[in-house]
Amino acid sequence: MRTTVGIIGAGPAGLLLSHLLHKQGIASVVLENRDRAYVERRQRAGILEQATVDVLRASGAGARMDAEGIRHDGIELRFDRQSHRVDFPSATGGRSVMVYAQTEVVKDLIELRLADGGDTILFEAHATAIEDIETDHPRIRFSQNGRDEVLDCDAVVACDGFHGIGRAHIPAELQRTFERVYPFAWLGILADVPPSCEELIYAHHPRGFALHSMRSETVSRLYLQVDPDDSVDNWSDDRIWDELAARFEIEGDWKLARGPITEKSITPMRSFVAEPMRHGRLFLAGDAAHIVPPTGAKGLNLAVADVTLLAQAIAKWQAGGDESLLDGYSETALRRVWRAEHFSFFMTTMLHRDPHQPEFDYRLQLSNLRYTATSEAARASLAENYVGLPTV
Ligand code: RFL
Ligand code: PHB
Repeated sequence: MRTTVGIIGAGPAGLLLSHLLHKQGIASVVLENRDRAYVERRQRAGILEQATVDVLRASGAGARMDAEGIRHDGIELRFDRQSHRVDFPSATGGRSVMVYAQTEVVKDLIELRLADGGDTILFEAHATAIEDIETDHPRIRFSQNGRDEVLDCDAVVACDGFHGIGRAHIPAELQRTFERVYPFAWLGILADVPPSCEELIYAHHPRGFALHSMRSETVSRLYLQVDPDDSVDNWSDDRIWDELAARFEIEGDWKLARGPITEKSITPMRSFVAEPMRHGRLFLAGDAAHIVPPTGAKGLNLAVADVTLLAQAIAKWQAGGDESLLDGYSETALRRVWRAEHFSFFMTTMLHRDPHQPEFDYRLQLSNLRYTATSEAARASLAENYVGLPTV
């Protein structure tokens, strides 16, 4: 098999890249380990930055998002049994975010790619090696239906997530990695109950962090900070709702509505960056190159930002051999990555309760929360990072 751009991974990064390239007349093939149903159901992100919304819309992938997504103009911070609102448009020249689940973005992109015809996405195709990346003709080895296959291309983009094979193909002596693992995890649930709030609630509580998000007018998505070694088996539905209610409690008559829980899972939290995001004709994009803890809602948005840059760079190169944007890709992408890394770290450390935290650090954390909630300048800083900075 032969194509122009070989893409590993049908997450948001790989699918959007393939779609953006197609819009510019550039052929690609996406190899995906899992089957279509699995990829479309994997519960993950829920918040799209303004720039992500703009890219999906401009590329013709935004119709259902515009019909079903919900624009959010702020978030609520809760601590000390008080609620504080952070408004986005007033602090950012009118920008906001969209609540539209990653599962839906993925479904929309798969449908568009398959409608374009041809072997654009190969499901249950497991990439095993990337070869000759220092030449003009790299290739991906993969297995499908028990057969070993080869995809020849002009460039390979690894959009294969944190556990993929792409990153390991950059020689170790040419790569630096940076990592922080946090001493907590998130227990996430999906519940058939209307959200108890109109905007997301990020709650700091002596017992730990909690987040109230949503998927629709009838489905809520909520998260609880738990120990990384904890298991969902320890969390009955009643225990989850009691713990959420305790952490969201404020003075006044606000109440958390309960309903049937349809999904539970625990996710560890880490920050990770691999530099550079390119070697020869191999490029990394999305979670393959960087991970943020989900508190800043940045992972999916960074994946979209990476492939937007890369699609432009590949188009310029394919149009007349000009590799200048490809050469600048890693440095340009990493500037946004590190801003998001800092913001995600800031939100995570401000809002979670570290079980081993010295009392001094806890006092600093409370002071930081009070400052962020009550200073207009601090709220504006949170808002512009949350909706996404236009340039970094
Ligand atoms: P993905 O989505 O992990 O896709 C990688 C794909 O590569 C496939 N793959 C392979 N295919 C073939 N051969 C191989 N050898 C392969 N190895 C792997 C995998 O099967 C998979 O389909 O990476 P991508 O495209 O870079 O997208 C990144 C996002 O998925 C991720 O950053 C976000 O979900 C992070 N995230 C959030 N991001 C936000 O922007 N806003 C949020 O509100 C938000 N909330 C979250 C999140 C992630 C979470 N979890 C579960 C990690 C909340 C949670 C709980
Ligand atoms: C989600 O809706 O899944 C979500 C929202 C905001 C976050 C993380 C996850 O910060």
